[in-house]
Amino acid sequence: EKWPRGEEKVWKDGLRGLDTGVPSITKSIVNHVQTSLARQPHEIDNFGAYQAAALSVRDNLIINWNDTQLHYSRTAGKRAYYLSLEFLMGRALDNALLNLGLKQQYTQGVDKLGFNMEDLLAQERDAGLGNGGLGRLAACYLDSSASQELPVWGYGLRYRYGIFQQLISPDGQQLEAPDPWLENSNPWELPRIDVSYEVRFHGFAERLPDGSGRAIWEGGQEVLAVAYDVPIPGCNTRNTNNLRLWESKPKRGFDLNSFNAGDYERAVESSNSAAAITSVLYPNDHTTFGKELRLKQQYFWTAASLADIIRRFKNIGKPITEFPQYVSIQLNDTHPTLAVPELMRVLVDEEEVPWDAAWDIVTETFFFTNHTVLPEALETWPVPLMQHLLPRHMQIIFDINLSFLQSVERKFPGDKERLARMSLIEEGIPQNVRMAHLACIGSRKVNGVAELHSELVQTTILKDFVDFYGVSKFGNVTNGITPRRWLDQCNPGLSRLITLTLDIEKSIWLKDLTKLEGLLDYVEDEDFREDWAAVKQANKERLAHHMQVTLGLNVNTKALFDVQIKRLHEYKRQTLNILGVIHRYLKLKSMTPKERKTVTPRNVFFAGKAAPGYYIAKLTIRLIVNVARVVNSDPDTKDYLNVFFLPDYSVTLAEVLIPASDISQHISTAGTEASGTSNMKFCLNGGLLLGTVDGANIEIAEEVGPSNVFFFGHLTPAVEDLRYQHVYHPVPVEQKSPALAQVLDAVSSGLFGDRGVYEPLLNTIRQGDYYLITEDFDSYIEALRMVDEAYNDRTEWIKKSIRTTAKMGKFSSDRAIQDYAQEYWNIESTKVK
Ligand code: GPQ
Repeated sequence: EKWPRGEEKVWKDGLRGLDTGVPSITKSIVNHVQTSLARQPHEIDNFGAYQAAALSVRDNLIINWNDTQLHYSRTAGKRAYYLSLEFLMGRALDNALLNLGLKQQYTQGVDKLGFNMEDLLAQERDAGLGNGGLGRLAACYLDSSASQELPVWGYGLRYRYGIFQQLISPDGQQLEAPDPWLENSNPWELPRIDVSYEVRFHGFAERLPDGSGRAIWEGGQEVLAVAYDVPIPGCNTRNTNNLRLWESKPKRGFDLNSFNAGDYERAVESSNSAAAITSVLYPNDHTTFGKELRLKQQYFWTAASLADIIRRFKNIGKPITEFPQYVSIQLNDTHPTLAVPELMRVLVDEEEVPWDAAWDIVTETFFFTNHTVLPEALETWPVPLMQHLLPRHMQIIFDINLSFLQSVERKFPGDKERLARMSLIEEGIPQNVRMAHLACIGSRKVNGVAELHSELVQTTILKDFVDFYGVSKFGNVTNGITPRRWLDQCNPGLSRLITLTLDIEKSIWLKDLTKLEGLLDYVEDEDFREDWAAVKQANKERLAHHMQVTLGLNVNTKALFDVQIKRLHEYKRQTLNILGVIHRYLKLKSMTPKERKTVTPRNVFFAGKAAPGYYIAKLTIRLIVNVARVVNSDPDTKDYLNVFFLPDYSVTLAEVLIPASDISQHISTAGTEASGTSNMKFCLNGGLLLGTVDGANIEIAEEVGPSNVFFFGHLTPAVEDLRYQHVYHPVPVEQKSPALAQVLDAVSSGLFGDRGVYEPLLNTIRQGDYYLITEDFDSYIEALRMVDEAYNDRTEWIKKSIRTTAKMGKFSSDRAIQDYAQEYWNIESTKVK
């Protein structure tokens, strides 16, 4: 037989299970090839080797996971649960290896077997169970909870299809393809056929006539929720937490009555509809759009999660009134708000707790995080739909609303308008349930995700609730990011340089990110600065190589790398960026060849997905791709300006792009980006920030100092008036900004092809200009000029880069999770020995 690659003796000893001379890692990998994969070593390709390595690493995780769960059960302390419809996890293998401290050993092990670790890591598919920032935040919080040995579990859905794959047609149109991420099996999940719950939909709810407020809910359709557990390893600890994802299944294989009557289609119909619940992630963010299947997802998930949490609580043997002393539940946005009436239903109808006592338990248990103040994102559900799908919950919501409005009436007698504004029910045809109001009154604390955003929550969308409850119910927890994935994993060169320079163990600064301040001592050290610059250069080359291999593109690595990567949305203003690019192009065209030679070459990178039905966002992608086509092939400009739209943005692509950036753009209209988290990732990796005075940009500037960021644009308090002016006293673009008018004309003239196609996009600016591109354009161009100027002073730029990384300690998700754990959940770290 022919052995594939690697050392023959290592393979053979591994296969024979010999201990002699075979380190346990290679032995365990070979063992998985033979037993778990049931394959011959000579058949093993990179994917097989990845699977075997993953299963071997998983063995470590499972042992730690088991000990952790046993430890948490034995200590029986308080636990917290993070309910999120999205967990944007990305890849798991590299993360697990680094957190377990086994990267080096496994790299050597797979090397002995004739494989290369980088190639194996590249075999893994992203777990794309989220849309963007909200889902990635949840993933960072899981990493931080485990790393800080906090008893926190995540609960979500096991979507069979994650976020769609984005393809870009040659003419720049976004096409969507399904993401069947589970089709080649997933070594990072453990099916728990022993953990399942029945979840009911439809049926009839009948109040008991005894005046207790209780009801019986029967009939309808029941589906099964089956648990899949994903182990979450902490960094440099044995603590391994759990992410429990639910899959929907029919309660029985099919409907027996129809089956017996020979109606096979009818028989499988209900099983199909049960499986449909967890079939796909909705690819929209920042929108609510009232689809029944989405509401089914929300209830299915909250009901199963609560049943599981209650069962675990009951194992401790405490009375139900002590529930909030043992359980805190964080609601990630309004998506899990049905947990509020569901816990009421379980307490009142099943546990026979009196209504008021039940409400006290509920409002002690839940905490609610809001992630946007954009009106189109505030979830509402039609009352008739909810009544049909969840008749008992609709009753409960009406009952909660009645007693809530009575208490508002007592505090503000006769204020009918206030009652209408605050009601859980928005009047209209049909009526709608306001989920943010329900989440707010059902929770102990409500928080926003950055200082400015939390302020806006309190002064705009939930102002009446601040008046009613007082400010103490409202707080802020500024978002954070995990430095494990977003520095150590994605930027090993920088991580090594930092560890060497600070002269402490890596896990120490990774778990206390404020230690990075120690880098400030080296800002004036020229050798250090050159090392720092060399890491950035290598990361640019890594990105260029990636683009060469995957897209066949040549990227000039001597240029400034300017990056904007995030979901496509009008409020994020990718349009402002591409119009700025066009402005630069026109200026280059107007220069003499000699003048151009003085210009610093620039690469502008875009990536991001548009919601499939978001027409204007898709037009923006099309414009970017066509500007890229023209600019990159123009002999006058191609040495000075290149534009790239990288298709199919993902966590994994972000890990290549972020470390390579010199400057990144976070340019939302002031007051619209709740926080942003990629801004933190870029800065942590020594990229500077170009942005508006919005979200967490503001706190980043506070940390790194105003001279190390590039700010532009109007401030939040001006936005409302400016919008009003655009609607009621419009001024032509030529008067507001001649430079912008020239750019818009260039697009209209067909300079980038597709004459006429972009008019709907341009008209969003010419008329109404809700996101104030005309108002901010000139100061944006000026800010870009200042970036150019600063970049030309290489030494000073490197100093800014070092200072930026050094001051990012605040933005570790460890700090954010500590805030939640101490201020909200009241849980404590407990180490697994
Ligand atoms: N965010 Cl409401 C999303 O990614 N999707 C959403 O549907 C909503 C918010 C983001 C928000 O836009 C960012 O500013 C935040 O940094 C992020 O949530 C995490 O809080």
